[in-house]
Amino acid sequence: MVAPRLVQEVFTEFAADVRWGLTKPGQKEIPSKYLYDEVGSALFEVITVLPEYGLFRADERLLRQNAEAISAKLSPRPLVAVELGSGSGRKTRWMLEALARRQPTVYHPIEISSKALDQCSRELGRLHNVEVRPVQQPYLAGLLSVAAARQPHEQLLVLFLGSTIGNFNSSAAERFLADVRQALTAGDALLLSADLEKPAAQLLPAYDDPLGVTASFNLNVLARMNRELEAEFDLSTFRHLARYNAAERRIEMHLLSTRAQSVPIPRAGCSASFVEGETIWTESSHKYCPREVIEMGRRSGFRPLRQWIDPEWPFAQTLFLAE
Ligand code: AVI
Repeated sequence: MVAPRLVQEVFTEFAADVRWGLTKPGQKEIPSKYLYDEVGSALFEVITVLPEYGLFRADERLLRQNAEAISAKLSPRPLVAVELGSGSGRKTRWMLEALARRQPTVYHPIEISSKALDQCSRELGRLHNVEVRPVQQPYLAGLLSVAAARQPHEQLLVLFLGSTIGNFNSSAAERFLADVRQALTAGDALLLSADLEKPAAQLLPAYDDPLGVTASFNLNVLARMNRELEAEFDLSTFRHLARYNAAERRIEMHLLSTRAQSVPIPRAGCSASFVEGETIWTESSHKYCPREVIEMGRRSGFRPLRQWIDPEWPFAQTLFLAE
């Protein structure tokens, strides 16, 4: 007798999130983390050097100018620096050099992408007095594993740079900071970067650059569905849209369907139907006021030590201690 075959469809997390986000009623959406496959991460590296994208340079400037002052605020105990989402690690160099002038420093970049971790290890692996120990995990899981292996006399410094906090919605941002706090011990430190409010006329070109790099970064999520989920998106029928939502104080990135269509996505077990002009919401980038960042940290269990603000491209770095 032939045993009945159990037909079980096993979807990846990506497929499940795509199916949920593109078939639910109302605004279609895809979580912004899916922008960062190998192609998306490479495009994001290009975004960081675009003249219109002032965030990255502001973050780097603040680190370059204040790394000594930041490290002087830390305890003289042996230090373990953990970076949530290191990317290539380019701007972290300033911080690590300052830390390593005071004490031997272990640095754990946490990233999902092995490519980014390799690049980061190459960029920072040769710094004097710095030992790079990459962790290929999601942010919180990686932080928890570093915290579990720490020695009691070590201080942890968590670096959450680049204003990635702005890509969470406000309640999720605070929950995330509270989770980071939970993984730490009183006296550990957090350096948090956040992009600040500025006129829409300055913000919009940063998310809709004339070269079209950000448009490609956004459209790549459709190409990724074609590659990984056998979807049939025709990229020429979608266009990148960046808009400033003044009420919510955030830039929103969308992909707008220029015509009515239905797109099969076999490996997510669904089709996505669009009316002309309908959008997929792919990212939010919140812009803060300086006080708000401090209060958000406070409510998550941190005591603010100092805040530095870049005057050229309003942007804040805030150093907190876990209470
Ligand atoms: C990673 N993150 C802080 C960037 C931002 O500015 O929100 C992602 C990005 N999206 C478009 N350009 C850059």
